[in-house]
Amino acid sequence: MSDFLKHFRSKQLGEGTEKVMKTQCPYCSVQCSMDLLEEKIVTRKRFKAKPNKKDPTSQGLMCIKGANAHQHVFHGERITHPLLKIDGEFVRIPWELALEFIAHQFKTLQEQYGTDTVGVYGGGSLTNEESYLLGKFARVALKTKYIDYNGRFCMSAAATAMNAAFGIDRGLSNSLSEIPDSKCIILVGTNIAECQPTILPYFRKAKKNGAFIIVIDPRETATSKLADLHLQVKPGMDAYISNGMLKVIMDEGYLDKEFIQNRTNYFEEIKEQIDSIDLLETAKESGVSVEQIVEAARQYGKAASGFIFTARGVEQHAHGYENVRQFINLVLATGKIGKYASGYGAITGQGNGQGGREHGQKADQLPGYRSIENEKDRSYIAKVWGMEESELPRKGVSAYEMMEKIDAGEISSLFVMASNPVVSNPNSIFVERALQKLQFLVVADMFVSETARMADLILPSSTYLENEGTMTNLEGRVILREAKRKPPNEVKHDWQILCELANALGCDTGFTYKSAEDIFNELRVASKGGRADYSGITYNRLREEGIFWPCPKVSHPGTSRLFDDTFAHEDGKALFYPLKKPLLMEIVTDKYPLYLTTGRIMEHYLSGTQTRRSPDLMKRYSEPLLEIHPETAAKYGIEDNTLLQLQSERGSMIIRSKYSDKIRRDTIFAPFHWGDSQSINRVTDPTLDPFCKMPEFKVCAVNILPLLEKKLVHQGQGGMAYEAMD
Ligand SMILES: Nc1nc2c(c(=O)[nH]1)N[C@H]1C(S)=C(S)[C@@H](COP(=O)(O)OP(=O)(O)OC[C@H]3O[C@@H](n4cnc5c(=O)[nH]c(N)nc54)[C@H](O)[C@@H]3O)O[C@H]1N2
Ligand SMILES: Nc1nc2c(c(=O)[nH]1)N[C@H]1C(S)=C(S)[C@@H](COP(=O)(O)OP(=O)(O)OC[C@H]3O[C@@H](n4cnc5c(=O)[nH]c(N)nc54)[C@H](O)[C@@H]3O)O[C@H]1N2
Ligand code: SF4
Ligand SMILES: [Mo]
Repeated sequence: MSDFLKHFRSKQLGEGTEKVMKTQCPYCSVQCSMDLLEEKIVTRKRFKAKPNKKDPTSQGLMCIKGANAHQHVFHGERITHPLLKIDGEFVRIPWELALEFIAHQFKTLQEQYGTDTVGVYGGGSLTNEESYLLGKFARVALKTKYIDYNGRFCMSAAATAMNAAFGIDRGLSNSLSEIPDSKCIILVGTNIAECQPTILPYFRKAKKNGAFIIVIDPRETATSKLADLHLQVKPGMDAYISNGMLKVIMDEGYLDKEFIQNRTNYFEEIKEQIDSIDLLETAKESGVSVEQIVEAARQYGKAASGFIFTARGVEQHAHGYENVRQFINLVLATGKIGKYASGYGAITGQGNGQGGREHGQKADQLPGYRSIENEKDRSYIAKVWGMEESELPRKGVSAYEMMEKIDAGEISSLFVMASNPVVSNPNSIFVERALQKLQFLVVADMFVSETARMADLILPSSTYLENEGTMTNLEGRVILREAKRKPPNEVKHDWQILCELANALGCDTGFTYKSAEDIFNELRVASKGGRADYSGITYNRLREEGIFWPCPKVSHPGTSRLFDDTFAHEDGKALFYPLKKPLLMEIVTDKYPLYLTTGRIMEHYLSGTQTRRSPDLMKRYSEPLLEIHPETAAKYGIEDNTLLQLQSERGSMIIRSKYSDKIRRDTIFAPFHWGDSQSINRVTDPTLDPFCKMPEFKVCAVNILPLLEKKLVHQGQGGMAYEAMD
């Protein structure tokens, strides 16, 4: 073909109209950056994502979720107009009407029942600017104390533990780049290979450099393949392992006495407890052998450097806070923190799981990790917000406790932004019933999620490709995500929605921002002097590169490693914690003879609203699968690849069996990315940790039954729903 013809043909096909959008994945805490290429072929658009080789965190990698993230952006089910439920049907309405209606409803209900009867429920996908603004919106525009967010189910145990032990909560004490030089790495309840896959190479490199890797998980996973030692713990029993290890570390002389003396408090107080630990008991209760506990302790104890990383496997328990403290005891006893290639990390989950927990979405928190119950903090923020300290509400309650208050009629209306609580809360049958009691429910989302479906009004919000803002990744590195696409139709950004609603509620000042950067500049002031100090970070600096907080001055380079000289408590010391024996909230019985644990698979993200709308991800994994050991399955007459009913004290759900000899025989595992009858949270236990209010997501007692006959009930989003027949 001649050049002329080629040119003519490609013009005819619309080729050559390629657009490159520099963006970053909306899903997990790595926040991999990428180029999204848009090609136009005749009238069709084709997209291809290419990872950014210069990304300092992902180092040029991206997983299948990132590669397909754009599919939900262009999905036909995107909400593009405000929707009001009239006679049970959603009807498009203009924004003016939506805002007026919401303001009227909230005000009327507040007048009738009290100011604090409105609740606000946020999420860790919101940008820093929006997390900050949501906190301000609740306290200033709605004047309510009831605000909390989905991070309560995610990072709360680790956050509370890090604050108590170190005086500050930043997911990782060191940057990922130090991992390859570490000599012993312990991964407790973290499945990095499926949940933050692009950081796996840091661990592979460490192994290549001679590191000894220990994984503690009831299942063999893609992550445990990397392990030199895999401790297949009984769900919920991790603290027995850490305590057994501490005993061996002390008895065999691996304590770092100088570090303990100079940099910690309360070791003397727990010494007797350590002495009295019975290794046989720790082995029996945790389900691993004494030899394995001793080996783990020796490897970590003698290593010149080491990391302990925890994640939801050990944190999402009704004793999650204490679990984390026990592992931090090990870090402190061996002095493996505050130096190169040694530290502690709680692997953050959501895209902005880190920043989202710093700037005021939490019930007891003000921006910059300030406390809503501390008088100095209150006065500082009241000044930034132009109000009297006495006008600022006090602390509210945690996410699940808000559901209980809704059930009890103490909260009568709710505003949900960036969460799908009906799928992600424990004991979700109760939660759904509670939400039905609300007099007014507003949900801001991109789709009609299982929660949005219950709303009186849904507000359409923009996606990661359309919305500018900063996100703070799992390392504590603040990064700027620029907008690359105009939101479709009448879609607005979350921050715009909050500003317009605040105006409709009568706030003339305080919500007049013209851009995300405007909000960021106020956040900088609000966080100044707080533990998460962003005051030295500017959009201009972020356009060059990401910056680790704390960053107190524009001339400050940011802080990639914490605790080199001091911890964040007033006396500069870190704290040991008394040894605890974990207790299970539910013990197996004849009626409920198996332990259920829940978590994630590579292909889907959280409540699945976005990834179930990605055809390529659905092709790979379309429905929830229950991992069950073939011997266990045989006992209950469950064949491979068949539907079964899973029951607990709270309810039941339907799931397909998947034989796996990689899981303990007393335990089964299910992912939580599906809704309705396929939602595992219909059965999970809502017992809350008294310290951080994390629910017991990771252990409950269940029964399984084969579905003798199955009947198709309805065709729900992303899969079938079946009903058990007697
Ligand atoms: N593909 C994918 N990636 C994600 C997400 C997603 O939904 N999908 N979500 C993101 C978010 S928000 C989060 S919080 C993170 C979560 O990341 P992770 O915490 O790594 O994920 P989980 O699968 O919940 O749990 C990790 C492991 O804990 C194990 N486990 C279960 N019970 C116990 C126990 O009692 N003790 C121990 N030691 N281990 C146990 C499970 O077998 C599982 O392998 O992932 C983030 N990345
Ligand atoms: N059984 C069990 N349950 C669990 C867990 C578990 O391990 N086991 N893990 C828990 C954890 S760690 C987490 S983090 C929670 C998460 O649980 P959810 O909060 O329910 O998580 P998402 O699915 O991210 O919900 C986000 C909703 O907001 C929408 N959305 C996404 N981005 C935006 C945005 O920028 N703006 C707006 N307005 N909407 C947006 C999505 O479409 C989706 O409907 O689940 C918890 N639940
Ligand atoms: S899901 Fe996480 S690891 Fe995968 S591309 Fe997105 S940010 Fe990266
Ligand atoms: Mo999470």
